[in-house]
Amino acid sequence: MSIDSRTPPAQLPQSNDPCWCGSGRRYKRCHKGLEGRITPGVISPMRAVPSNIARPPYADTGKVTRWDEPRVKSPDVIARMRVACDMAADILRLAGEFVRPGITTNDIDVFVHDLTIERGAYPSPLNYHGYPKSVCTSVNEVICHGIPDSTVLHDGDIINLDVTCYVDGVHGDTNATFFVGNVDDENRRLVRVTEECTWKGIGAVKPDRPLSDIGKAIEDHANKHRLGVVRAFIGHGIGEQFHTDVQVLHYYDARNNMIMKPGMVFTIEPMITLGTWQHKMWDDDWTAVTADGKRTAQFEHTVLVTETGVDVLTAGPKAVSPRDPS
Ligand code: EYF
Ligand code: CO
Ligand code: CO
Repeated sequence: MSIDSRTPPAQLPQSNDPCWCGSGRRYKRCHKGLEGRITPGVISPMRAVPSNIARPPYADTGKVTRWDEPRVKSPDVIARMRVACDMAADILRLAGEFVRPGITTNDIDVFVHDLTIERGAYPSPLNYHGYPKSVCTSVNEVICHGIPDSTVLHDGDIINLDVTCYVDGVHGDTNATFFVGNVDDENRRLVRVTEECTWKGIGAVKPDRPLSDIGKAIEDHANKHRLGVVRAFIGHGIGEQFHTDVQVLHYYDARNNMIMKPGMVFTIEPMITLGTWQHKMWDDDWTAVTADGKRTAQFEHTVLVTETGVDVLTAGPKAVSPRDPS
């Protein structure tokens, strides 16, 4: 049984009284003015990964050391990435089916952690830069990197689940935003247009073109629908490392001028908002929320540049909703 710290009583406490959520803190230092917003819950201890599962270099220390990795992947690395990406897409779809009102984001972490291990993979987020959980769960105004905790999902929420698998020495990274029960039309539109933005970006992937084409396609579509594009978090190169030096902006910037070449693999993961594009960080220094508290959605795919265009490695038959560019 979990404590639902998101349902305030009809009668709110006085400023200096204990908060209604049971944290033991004064109301004015805890939930005052934040009713209806997502606030940090209780994080359970880090879960173990059995020793038979191959671990990325940061798994034991939480420290990430980068090395030079070819931007253009070998056929062998691409073949292994296809497996990791298929697995991440399958686990994301199953985790999305698990989402319902009344469960906690920690329940989702347990689900993803156990499923990833069952499939023989390591959940890439676990201990990456010290991140304490196996999946990111970002609810409503949380932009990204939400840490699974005691937060209870409510009817009408939206939640992004970000799943990355490390298997056979490579990572596959994908995310999607799901509805919790019945979601109103404004938020359904936000999620729909965000997925469209992602596919607009994917549609701009072409050899011998600059990466900035991707941001332009995404930003144009968001602008058309009067939605904001978060700037602080970007897509990234991926392969034997979770993040490599390729940077994929989700808005137009002429300086994002690296030329796409066949064999390059990177993610496209725009975060689109109902209001401002600006973000702020929680005190945990992990969780990014919209500065105005309005909702935000995100979709992510890992893509391979081909001789003629793009191959979306995380949109195979096991994926949540493979759609054509629209
Ligand atoms: C050091 C993390 C570190 N970072 C990126 C580490 O690409 C990703 N999703 O698509 C992605 C996922 C995770 C991640 C999971 C954990 N981290 C997060 C936030 C801050 C930070 O500072
Ligand atoms: Co991701
Ligand atoms: Co990513």
